[in-house]
Amino acid sequence: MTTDDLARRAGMSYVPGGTFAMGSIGFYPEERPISNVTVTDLWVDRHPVTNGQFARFVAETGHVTVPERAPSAEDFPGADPELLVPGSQVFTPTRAPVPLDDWTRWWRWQPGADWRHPSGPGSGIDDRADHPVVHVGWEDATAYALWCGKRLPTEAEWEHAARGGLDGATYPWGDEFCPDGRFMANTWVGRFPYENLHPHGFVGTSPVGSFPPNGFGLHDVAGNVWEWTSSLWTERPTPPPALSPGQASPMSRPEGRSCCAPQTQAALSEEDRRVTKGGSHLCAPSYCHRYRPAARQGQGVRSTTGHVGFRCVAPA
Ligand SMILES: [Cu+2]
Repeated sequence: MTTDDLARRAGMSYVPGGTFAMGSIGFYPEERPISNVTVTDLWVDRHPVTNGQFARFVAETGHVTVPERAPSAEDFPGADPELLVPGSQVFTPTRAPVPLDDWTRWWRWQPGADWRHPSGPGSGIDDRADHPVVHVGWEDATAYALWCGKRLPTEAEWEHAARGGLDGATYPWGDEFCPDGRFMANTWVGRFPYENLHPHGFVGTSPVGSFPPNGFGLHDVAGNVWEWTSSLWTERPTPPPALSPGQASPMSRPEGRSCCAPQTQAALSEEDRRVTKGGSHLCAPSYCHRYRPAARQGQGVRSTTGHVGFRCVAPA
């Protein structure tokens, strides 16, 4: 193993590959059916990439994230030009119950919101160096991974790692949400989106590693922030083609493009969606019971919010 390899694997856990039961039939249709999927051995970041880590990447590369760039009028024909400014989606709790089928009640487009200003102008990350970076698009996550010699996990790799060896369990730690009364993840406790009881002590994101790791030593695989994967969104999980050991995911390396150019993925369009996994601090059983390894959502590659981040993997 070279010095580079050792440096790269600092902060990562070795996750032995194997065949596991991917998916779930107990919750949402997009998680069905359960199928046996095989993944290779892998190194996996022990926690989501933090603001502190992302800051080093930006300082070294000058990377400009998706929310820091104005959306192009070409991509949003007919849009009010005043809305075509840099910004991102920010969550605001409501004061009272609202219909849960209308997410615009609690998400707002906030000009000036980005990873350094998670709630918009005037907010900052000085006291959040160890929180997961948020307001990053899929291109930003991919660029970061390339920069540090890693890649994003596929959906199957992510789910296998998050299960921590507990095949078929509902949560990364077992089947009981609060074993012995202990909160195991940063999720929304209370009636969403107006009553945030935060019995675990956190409103919004939490410092990585605030909750116990799973069986593979991985923290925050449930709750805190959703995490980007390299997998294209499909309504149902399709087992990815088996990768030979050491082979990078086909999606992780946009050919001939530097990791730091503002447009790392010229071929991407606004409509493209990738799978995100793990649920977030905004997931509540009454609304979104997705702080589980099998849970999945399709996120627009440039649809950034304050509850989506990522972690990286490297071949074993
Ligand atoms: Cu959710």
